[in-house]
Amino acid sequence: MRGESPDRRVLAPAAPRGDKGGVTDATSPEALKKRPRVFSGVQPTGTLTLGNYVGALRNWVQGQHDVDPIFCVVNDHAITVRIDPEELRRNTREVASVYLAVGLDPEHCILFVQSDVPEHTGLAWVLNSVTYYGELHRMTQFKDKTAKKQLEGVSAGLLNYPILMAADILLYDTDEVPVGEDQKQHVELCRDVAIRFNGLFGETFVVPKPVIPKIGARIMSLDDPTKKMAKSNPNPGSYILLTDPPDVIRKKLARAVTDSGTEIKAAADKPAIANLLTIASALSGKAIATLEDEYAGKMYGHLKKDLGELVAETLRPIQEKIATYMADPAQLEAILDRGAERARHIAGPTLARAKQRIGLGWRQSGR
Ligand code: AQP
Repeated sequence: MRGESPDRRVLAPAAPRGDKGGVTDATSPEALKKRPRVFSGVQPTGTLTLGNYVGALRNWVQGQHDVDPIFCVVNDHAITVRIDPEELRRNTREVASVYLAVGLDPEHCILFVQSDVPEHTGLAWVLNSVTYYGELHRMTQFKDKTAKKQLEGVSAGLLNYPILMAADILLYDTDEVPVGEDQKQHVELCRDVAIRFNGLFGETFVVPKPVIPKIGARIMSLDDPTKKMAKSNPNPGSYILLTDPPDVIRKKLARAVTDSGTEIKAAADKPAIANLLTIASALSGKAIATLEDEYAGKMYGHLKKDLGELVAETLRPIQEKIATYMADPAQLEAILDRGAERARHIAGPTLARAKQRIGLGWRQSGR
């Protein structure tokens, strides 16, 4: 592959989507009214992985000018597991830098940090009263994160995580929630809670729907293709971080587990190769079937080597921008402060409406 011009390689990064319609038109109040309101977020529990990028961020960026977008760094969620406060502060700034570095446009999207908008925790308490313990206890993510743990050591926050997530979404009259497959169940619970609240207390919330990407909704661990790639995995070889240097990326992919046989196919009995092909397809824009044809007769090592180059090349410009934003905290704070102000403008009336409906707004004046 070395020495070939980029467009002739089997794996080259997909061309960025062109600007659709121009920013001015796309963000005019008339245009925004017709567009679905989109809300999503990432918790700053660590540096983001390629799974977060392929399953979530990349799709947010691609669709941002077709929707009315709100993206949040959900740091209130991050304290549901034990995390060093200094690390949390740093991760919060880093996730916000990643949002900007991957191409979310702060002039168009509302970008903010969750803890700057206290309406999130305010509404979560209200929704606690219409969410059942059994529902929370059944959540796959809760079961996964508490597996093999003494329940005495598991925070109530981890159990209540989906309620806070429901509050995040419902505060903004959200129509669509773009997430990876792992978060679909939480969005479905959010829908149930909204429908229940509306039924009990009168129309209050828009009922949102999850939007799951066709390709890359569940990127798997490099050391175990039965587990999703996650930033909290204790084995660094299991994930690629968005800040991993190119040589680390190449090494991690070279060491990724493979399946028996030699054929490069996304088959049910080849989950590891299917995972590598999925990443390749998402980043190159080529269909998996096309990649299978192009790799016919080649070895697993060819795919891993090409994929190492593709991932490193895709992440290089993103990494440069992350470093630039991290080096300019004043600029980052200004963007996020403005985002929080815009977010509160929407969230405040929604929380007031919910409190009024449930009886917490008690004044006869209706204030
Ligand atoms: N492996 C994945 N494949 C596809 N999408 C993924 N997402 C996460 N992992 C994958 C999507 O990224 C968004 C943000 O997720 P999050 O960090 O807020 O929470 P998470 O789903 O719990 O992600 P992690 O990496 O697994 O974090 P930890 O390890 O801290 O729990 C979501 O849209 C998610 O679907």
